[in-house]
Amino acid sequence: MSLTDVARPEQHLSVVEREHDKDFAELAARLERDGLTADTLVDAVLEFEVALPSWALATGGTRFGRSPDSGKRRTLLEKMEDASLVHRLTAAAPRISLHIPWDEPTDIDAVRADAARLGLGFDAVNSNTFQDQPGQALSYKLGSFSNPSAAVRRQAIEHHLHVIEVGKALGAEAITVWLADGSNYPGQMSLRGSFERVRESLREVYAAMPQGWRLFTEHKPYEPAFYATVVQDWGSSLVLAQSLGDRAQCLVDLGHHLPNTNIELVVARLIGEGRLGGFHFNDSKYGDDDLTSGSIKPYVLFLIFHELVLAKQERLPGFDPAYMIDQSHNLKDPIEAMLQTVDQLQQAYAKACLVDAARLAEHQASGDVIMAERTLKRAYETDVRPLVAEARRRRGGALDPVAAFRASGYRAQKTAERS
Ligand code: RM4
Ligand code: MN
Ligand code: MN
Repeated sequence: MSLTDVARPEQHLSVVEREHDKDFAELAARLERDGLTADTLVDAVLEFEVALPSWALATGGTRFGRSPDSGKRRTLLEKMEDASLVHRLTAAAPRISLHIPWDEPTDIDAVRADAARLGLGFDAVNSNTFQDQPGQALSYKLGSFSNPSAAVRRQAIEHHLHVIEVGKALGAEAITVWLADGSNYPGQMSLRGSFERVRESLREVYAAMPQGWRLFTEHKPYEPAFYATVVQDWGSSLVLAQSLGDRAQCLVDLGHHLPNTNIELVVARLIGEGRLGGFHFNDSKYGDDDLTSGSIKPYVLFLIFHELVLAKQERLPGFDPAYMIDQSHNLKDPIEAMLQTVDQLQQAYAKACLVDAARLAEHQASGDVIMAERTLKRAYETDVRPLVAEARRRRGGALDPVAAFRASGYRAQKTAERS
């Protein structure tokens, strides 16, 4: 069975396709009344692409345990095969983002060849100084870039230079730096000194990047540091980006905000300063929960995409965010969770494309609060499922990726092959 067959299992299509054609025609007529052309919107949806995280293609766990990994997806090749399938079914996930050393390629040429065969590219590479690795000389227990010891900082810098080399060899064009650095108790570290040390270490990493590369700093308010995280908020992240140079930008992980933070406002601020570098999509109820995008707060996701689509339409300078997913799947099959996630992102993006920006601006100018809100809600409350399904179909993907995946037998086949 080829991956193309998986995207088009015949018996599945015949029923679904007929119903889809009807739904799409109805939606197209409804959109026409609003002066929108369905075909133009399908093209717009097809412009959205998101990278899959290598680390989320294996079953995740919690501090308390792990459920058995049914598909035994352990090697990088297996993860790339799964990622490629997600792309074929969704037509929107053509790249994978690697975590080093979790997915350190042992043979770069072979990985490149596999990626080419599978039709995959590489998005930002991720460093990891948030855990000590086997055989590592010095511990990051008290921080990496922020560590008072110059030798520990040197080790962390060397790791980042290595990650850049790996990324260069794979054709990636960005590095994402998330630091666990921080303190659990008042007095444990110097609040100003630790930040300065991070800034100085990052300068060296920034200087080592090849032409055309970008460096993304990813903030997070707490965990594992429970008192003071060094890069805890978007303000700290922005200061770092501004200190480093034009090719340093901020990465927004949707789970890395304290409860009730207005994330779309954070996004708007970073866009306004030309410093929105990328996203880690996920959803959460309480903290860094890494749940499926759109599963808990779909309206927030839409409002974030509204800011993104506005910035794209306005062609703002420096606006070219790297869209990536960062999730952990403890309960769901990781492939199904990814299919569901990409679909949710496509839907949020499609809804944002429906917003009548000109009319919204008029209502804002005249102070018509109700009509301004209704303009957003009119887009948000539209059922865009036929639109994104049609977009996927036109690119050779599946109308309903999860259903197509289940009908394909891929999981059973891979479980047998990989055990
Ligand atoms: C962190 C952060 C990073 C991710 C690691 C696995 O909380 O979100 O982006 O790489 O988890
Ligand atoms: Mn993240
Ligand atoms: Mn996280």
